[in-house]
Amino acid sequence: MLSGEVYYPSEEVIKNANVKNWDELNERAVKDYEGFWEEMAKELHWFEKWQKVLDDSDKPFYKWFTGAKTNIVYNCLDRHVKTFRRNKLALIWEGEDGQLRTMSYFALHREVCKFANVLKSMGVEKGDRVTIYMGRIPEIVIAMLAAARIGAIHSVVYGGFSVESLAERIEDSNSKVLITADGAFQRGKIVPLKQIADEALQRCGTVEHVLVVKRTDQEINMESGRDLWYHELMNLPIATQNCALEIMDAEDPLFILYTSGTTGKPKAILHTHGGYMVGVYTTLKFVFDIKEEDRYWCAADPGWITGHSYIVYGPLLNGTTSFMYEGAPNFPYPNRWWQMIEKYGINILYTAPTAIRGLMRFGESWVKRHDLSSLRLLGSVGEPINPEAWKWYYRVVGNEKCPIMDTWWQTETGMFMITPMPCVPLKPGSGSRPFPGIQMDILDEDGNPVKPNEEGYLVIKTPWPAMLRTVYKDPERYVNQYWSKYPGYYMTGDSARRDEDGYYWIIGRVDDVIKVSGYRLGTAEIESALVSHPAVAEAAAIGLPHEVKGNAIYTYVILKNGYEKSTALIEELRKHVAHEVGPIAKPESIEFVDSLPKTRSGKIMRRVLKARALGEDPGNISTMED
Ligand code: 6R9
Repeated sequence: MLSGEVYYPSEEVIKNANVKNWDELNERAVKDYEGFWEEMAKELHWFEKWQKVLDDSDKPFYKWFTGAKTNIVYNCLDRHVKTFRRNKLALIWEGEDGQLRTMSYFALHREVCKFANVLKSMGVEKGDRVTIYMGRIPEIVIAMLAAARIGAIHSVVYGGFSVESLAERIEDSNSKVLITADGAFQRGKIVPLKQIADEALQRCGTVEHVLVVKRTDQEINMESGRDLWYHELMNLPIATQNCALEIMDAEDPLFILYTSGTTGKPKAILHTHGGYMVGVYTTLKFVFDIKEEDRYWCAADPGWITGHSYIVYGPLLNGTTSFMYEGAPNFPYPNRWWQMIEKYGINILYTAPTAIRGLMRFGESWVKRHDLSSLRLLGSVGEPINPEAWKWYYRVVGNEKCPIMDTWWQTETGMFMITPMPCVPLKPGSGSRPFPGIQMDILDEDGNPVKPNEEGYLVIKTPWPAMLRTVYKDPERYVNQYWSKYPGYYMTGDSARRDEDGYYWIIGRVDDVIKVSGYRLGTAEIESALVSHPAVAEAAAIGLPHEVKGNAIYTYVILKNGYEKSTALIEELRKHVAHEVGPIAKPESIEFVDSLPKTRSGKIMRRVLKARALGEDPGNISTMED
């Protein structure tokens, strides 16, 4: 018997699940970890087999499936068009304006090949970086797969980021090509993507060509010689639907994705073709229990890791039908999501606690006016889900028959790490246990495992196939950031507890990362945006609990001499952050202060600011300067 509040799966759920007995699978994976992953890898296509499943001769630079040849795109598309799946829908897309587009595996394969040829004609070659900056439209999927098909490395920048964030990421990745759109529809308004891109390109000089998808159709600037329309390129004779696929080494890079960490600039997390493919394929199949006839909807954005792994690669590797929606959940009314679930007969819904809490506020009558009986599985990701939201999701959306897969993982892990499966008993607020075979632990400051229910640092003790390989161009940072606090163990940056049943309960980040509405931001990015304003001398950002967003950004600003404190200036600074980093980073509040708590070495003590804001004891402040 498990302790606490437990939701047991019905016999029906267990009977139909891809994995019926978690303990058996776990035992198998623990006993022969490499054999387990090898067996999974064999379900996919390889042009040449591996010599070794796991090569740990150069820790922590682990390698998986060494010597093997593949290309993840072959397994996402080419493999399926040779079977009955050629006519199966790969993608169903609804625009915020109600526009509907569908694409079979055959059609997606064709569009990807055509665009891959376009990229080639721009001189894009294996190993080159291509930046993609778009809203949630099918072309973002096409662009990612086209780049990967020819061996280029995609770097997707979330469409909610703004000028400085985009410029910094283009520059750091040294991209020659930027793929964007004229705009994106969001809550009835247009996000002027091309205009933001134009401004970003004035700050960085690497891009030779900008390929622009027409979506919102407003007037935009097209710089002759540099900017080209996607639809025109796709109509050129060079855009044929035959495009040889680049045969990749399992360890060749597939993409980089920038994410925030402790201090300094965002870092580019690097993932590869082979191990990443095996990891996301397997985890999606087992956890979201993918069946041939499913219609699966991951409501995240392709610009974040959740979108990379579980909108683009995971579903396509499994040959499933994915649904994608462009806009806001409550546009034009708070029933939009439920309406689409009914309309398209969605079976699996995977979203973030912040979205659930946001929709919960409108009341259950918006949900209840729709028939959601097609749903059989729900999912949650991005931050801890509070039991109240979990129960609402379970009762109102899932009608008490859909298990909730609360999946804990990171940009760096590439795939689910702590997660239930449909056959696993659930405790609201816990992601249950690590994925079969994966060993994790919770340690105190000195590296000793803590007792049950005590808080400590969450670490991963076994390498896993979809693990990041390095921080792009900065292997030292990879080692320092993730592998040096407890040598041999991967440091997640999260704190957690484990109960007497071995269930993990994530508490939150212990570093300078703030999860706002599930989006990952760094205090440093927000602070440097503030300091780039002429009025600001110094700034500090912290995250404080927020009912819907999980965390909200609070900032403290020291003004330069000659600037007056005013509410107008506060508004101006908030807008400035939104313009530089993106609307998601807009501070909830800005407080003008005369000084900031600092260590004697000059580091801002955010923990002290946080304690003060929450009215808590700041703890040890012996390192604070006078
Ligand atoms: C996938 C993703 C990673 C951080 C992670 C943790 C938080 C993600 C969670 C969760 C509790 C879950 N996090 N999933 N916390 N329960 N199910 O979100 O990646 O953007 O890199 O963020 O998100 O704090 O360390 P990423």
